Amino acid sequence: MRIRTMAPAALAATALAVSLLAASPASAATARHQGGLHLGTIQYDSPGRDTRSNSSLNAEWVNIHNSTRSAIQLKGYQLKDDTGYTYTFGSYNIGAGKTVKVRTGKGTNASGVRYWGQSNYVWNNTSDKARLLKPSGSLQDSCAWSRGDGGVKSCH
Ligand SMILES: [Ca+2]
Repeated sequence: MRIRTMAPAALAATALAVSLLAASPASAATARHQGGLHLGTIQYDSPGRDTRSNSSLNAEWVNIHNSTRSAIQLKGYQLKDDTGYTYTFGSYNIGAGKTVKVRTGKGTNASGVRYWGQSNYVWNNTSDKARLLKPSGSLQDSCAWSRGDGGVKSCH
């Protein structure tokens, strides 16, 4: 009788413990990524007229900032606009506290800067949304703007 009344409670306690164990690593991972690796400043409207010169294209850019205490390998991470343009990172190790700038036009990749290689603008001047996706395809961060943001958006 006593065992039979306790068994369901023990079972429920075990189920709760299991669900807590399963939930905690996932929520810890989520907490670490929020504000961890994130979109920083976005110069979505290249200064001056949009002439599509390479220098004008490269004056359109997105910063990605690593505010964690560890370096992160960005290989396979994707940067997307709202209409499907996609930049996929090759091997790039972003150090703790460092920023990498993704410029729209063509150029030679170097430390702190990657070139998308486009011959037209990616980021819409009127309104758009940048998304940073993990290699798995899940969302790491997003940031939207509208014309009222004045050409530069500070994402947090
Ligand atoms: Ca633009």
